[in-house]
Amino acid sequence: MQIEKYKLEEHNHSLQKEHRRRFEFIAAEIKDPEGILQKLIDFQVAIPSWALGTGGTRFARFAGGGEPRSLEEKIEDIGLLHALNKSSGAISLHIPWDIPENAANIKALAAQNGLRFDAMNSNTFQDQPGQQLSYKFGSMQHVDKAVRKQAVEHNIEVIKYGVELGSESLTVWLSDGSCFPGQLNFRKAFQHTLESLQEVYAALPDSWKMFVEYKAFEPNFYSTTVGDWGQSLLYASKLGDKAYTLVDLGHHLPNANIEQIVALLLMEGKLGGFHFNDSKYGDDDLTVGSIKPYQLFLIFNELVEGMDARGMNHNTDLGWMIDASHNIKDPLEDLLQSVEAILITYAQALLVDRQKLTEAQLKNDVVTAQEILQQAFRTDVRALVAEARLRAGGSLNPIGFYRNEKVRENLIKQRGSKTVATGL
Ligand code: LRH
Ligand code: MN
Repeated sequence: MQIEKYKLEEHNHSLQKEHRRRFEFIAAEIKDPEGILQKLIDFQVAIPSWALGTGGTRFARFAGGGEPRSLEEKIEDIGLLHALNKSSGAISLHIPWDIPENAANIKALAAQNGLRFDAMNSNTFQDQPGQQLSYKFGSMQHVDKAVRKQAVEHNIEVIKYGVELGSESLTVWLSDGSCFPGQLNFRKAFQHTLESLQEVYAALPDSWKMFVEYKAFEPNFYSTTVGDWGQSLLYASKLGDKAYTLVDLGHHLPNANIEQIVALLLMEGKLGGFHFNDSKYGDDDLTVGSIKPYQLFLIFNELVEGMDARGMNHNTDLGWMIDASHNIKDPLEDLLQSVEAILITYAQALLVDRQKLTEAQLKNDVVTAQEILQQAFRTDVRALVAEARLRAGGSLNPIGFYRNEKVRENLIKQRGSKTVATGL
């Protein structure tokens, strides 16, 4: 569904007066509002192709209607998100859920919607129809070399699709592990996995990166062969300069200090990117910033500090991706909320007075250090983020526009109420 420009202008015009007042207030409150606005306009988050339909659990899945029936319709839906917030300018594909039958056409359609292709995702955690060997007992860790070979070949095939689309990175998440003590020789599982990843690494084009995504548990519930940041860092370090770790916020054990993990991976130059979501218990894949917004702020605080310490480009040097599942919300509204939460938190992290914070740390002035962080976190930057959207040609209130224009109702009319999108 295309957004008509005049409708967007009418919508923004109706909200302009109140927005101006709010924006002028915050712009007067902060240092370098123009610099921060440019960083917000440049910051692009990749939308997962597997999260445009209704997600479910093993118990149930309640379809919402109007879901995309093809990769083309998925690109249109992400194009709609990007038209509204101008911060969703990339799509992350999952193979084989979203195989580009005609890569040139898909690439052209994405470009028409202002989208580029971010990291490609392989899938050796499911058995596909007609697949020779099963991944029931793992893929790259498997005791049978033929199964490992099958997994390697799949990843190389995914790289080929990515090259055709202009992607420059591959995310490998392995569900491999064990459910019971004694089931697995951990050392051999690690070595098999490393050897397999090395074969995939060898097939990477020069300009590409490989992201090794770790996860503490699920679907295996005793051990996971890429189970935490330390194991992922071990693989990435042994693989080479093009290999990095990928931090999915939901993949940690309870109370893990993710911001410290991020700071150290960044320090080592081995942080590749993120799968943003939120969670209260396990890998809940909930809306970004909906459960632990202060943790997300502390993570972005370490990102800004660490990236500036290494002179990195905030927008291009790390992979910014969402990885969420929408069990009860409209997928597009949920994604709009997640992108908004990321931009708000990034803006707050840019407000931190780094010099004053360093001075407080050098004096062990804990109270002042905490006050400096919370001053930024407690600053309402929503008008700043809205102004960035407005200047980029987007909507002052994306969800308001989405609902006023009855986008979901129109998608249901167009596609039907029973359509099911590929993905989780
Ligand atoms: C695993 C994961 C991984 C994806 C999948 C859809 O939990 O986070 O990133 O491949 O979700
Ligand atoms: Mn993930």
